[in-house]
Amino acid sequence: MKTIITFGTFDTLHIGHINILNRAKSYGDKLIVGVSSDMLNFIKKNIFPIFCENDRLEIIENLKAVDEVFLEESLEQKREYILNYKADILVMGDDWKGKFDKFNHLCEVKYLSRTPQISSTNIKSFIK
Ligand code: C2G
Repeated sequence: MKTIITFGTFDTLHIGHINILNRAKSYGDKLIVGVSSDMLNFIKKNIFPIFCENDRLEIIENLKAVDEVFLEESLEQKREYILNYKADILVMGDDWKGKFDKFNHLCEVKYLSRTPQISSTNIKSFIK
């Protein structure tokens, strides 16, 4: 039984999000997703997401690949999240390449290539 953990905002859900979640799940049996809180987003990007954290949690929880969700409240708590959820593998998109290598002693760390040409930022600016 292998547990995979991944993190993200997953605002304005799109095909890039679906691809990475499906690919993450293919490495194990249980996929746990830390959904970044509204406040964490504000701290990271200086802007609140379009969809609030409760909606984003519910959307992600209802995807076929996802077994469990929780609110990621701080980037500094990754170590605790990995340990609490007994994750065997941490999966992130390669925009985060190298950033989480420090957790290599706790679990395997995999960076997957991003889906090209789509992002929440592009979607938002296109709609604007
Ligand atoms: N992603 C992808 N392809 C895209 C867009 C996003 O594979 N075209 C991946 C990202 O690499 C990330 C996940 O989808 O692994 C979620 O992306 P975001 O919602 O942009 O999340 P982010 O702001 O990267 O938050 O603790 C880490 C952060 O909370 C991650």
